[in-house]
Amino acid sequence: MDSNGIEQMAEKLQPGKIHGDFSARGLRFGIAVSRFNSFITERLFSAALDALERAGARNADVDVVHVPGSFELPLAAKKMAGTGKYNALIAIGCVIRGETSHYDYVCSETSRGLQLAQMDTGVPVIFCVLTVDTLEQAIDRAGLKGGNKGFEAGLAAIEMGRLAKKLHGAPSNGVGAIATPKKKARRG
Ligand code: INI
Repeated sequence: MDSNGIEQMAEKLQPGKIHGDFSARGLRFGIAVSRFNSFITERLFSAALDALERAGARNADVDVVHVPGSFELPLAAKKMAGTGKYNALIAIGCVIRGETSHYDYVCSETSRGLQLAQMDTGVPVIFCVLTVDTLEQAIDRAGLKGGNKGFEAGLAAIEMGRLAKKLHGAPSNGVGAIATPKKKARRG
């Protein structure tokens, strides 16, 4: 079969679509917010709450913890995921480049740590950490020219929370943890 034949076959194949929808009803969310650059992070947080509320989340469905800086977000996210209470988490921070290499360490460890937290636990962790060169760039992304990344993070949390629930079943004791099939006991 030539490559045209393969393309024609691919057009006929209709894969089953598994997707997250945008209703927050029945989902629980945890949000970790960095106090560093709180002028920005509190705006991102408000917008994330706005997205969740518009999608039907209620007070009892959302918890928030505050941490000193973005560098502390991964541990907070991993601890929250480990409680088994949440379908999705949002990590909110803002790192602004300074004169030293500190910025690079905070950015790389924060993003690496948050990715590890979601991969280790199976609970989606939405990356809402602005990494910018100037305060102006941060302001633009926290409600001005660039929209509000907090609102986008809220939508992403809903979609991923739903998708994870569909792919792994409803959370029980080990919420969100990727289910491993039980081994059958051997006889004899
Ligand atoms: N934390 C931030 O969230 N944003 C920053 O811009 C920042 N800068 O520039 O230093 C920052 N530093 C603090 C860091 O996240 C830790 O809280 C601190 O190092 C203690 O572990």
